Amino acid sequence: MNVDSQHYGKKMFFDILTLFPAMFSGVFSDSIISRAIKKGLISVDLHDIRSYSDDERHKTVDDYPYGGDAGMVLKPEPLARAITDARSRFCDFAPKVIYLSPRGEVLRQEIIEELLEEKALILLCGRYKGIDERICERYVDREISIGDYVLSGGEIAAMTIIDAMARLIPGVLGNRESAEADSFYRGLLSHPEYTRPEIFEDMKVPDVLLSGHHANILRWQREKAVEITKLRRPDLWAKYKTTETNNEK
Ligand code: 4GX
Repeated sequence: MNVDSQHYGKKMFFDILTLFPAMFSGVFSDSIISRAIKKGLISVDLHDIRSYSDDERHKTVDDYPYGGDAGMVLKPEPLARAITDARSRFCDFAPKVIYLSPRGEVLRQEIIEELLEEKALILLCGRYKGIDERICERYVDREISIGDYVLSGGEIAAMTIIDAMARLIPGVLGNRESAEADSFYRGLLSHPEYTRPEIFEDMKVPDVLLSGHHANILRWQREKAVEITKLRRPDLWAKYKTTETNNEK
């Protein structure tokens, strides 16, 4: 998939539904995401789920679970209204709704690339024991987990997705951070990197990197990438070996 041609001259829209919109201010006012927003390459809109509650007085958005377990569940009506409102911003198409949850498919770079084909995404961040299942059934298009551990809410998972996507949008990264050479693009982990000084404590930079011999350097980097991938991520190595297109690079 060619991210460049797809996103050329386009803007990607993210609508985030959360009970904690303030959690996003640091991430979006700093870092590459703010730069992407300033450049008009992405647009991020926060929707406070609490503002869609039924009662003006207590702004209730959660309730006890049927079945009598401990903890709270996000009520369906405020979520349905928040999703409908976020969708109404787009008149000519219906953006996909993504629910961040440990129950979802585990995030991989390929999923990030798939999501880049969308013009807009609605990211639903749950809290407590999660959301009423009927919202998943009727309103959610895709459930994604960022990993097999339990967060206190979907917010950090939503930030993770936006960050990983933003850096692949052409024009977002500067010279200091090129996406091309990153791990996973070649299906291998990255080779070790060194910078000055040539000797740090008693450790020397490998001679080949100082040799100026470009072909040898490339060969060394490839060998190291293979070695590290085999050792640390046998799963990635197995996949790499069966992916023909990688073997030319
Ligand atoms: N990758 N969380 C969702 C609420 C919840 C609880 C149970 C469904 C079932 C997470 C993750 C994650 C914490 C977000 C629990 N939803 N999100 N939340 N791992 O741990 O994305």
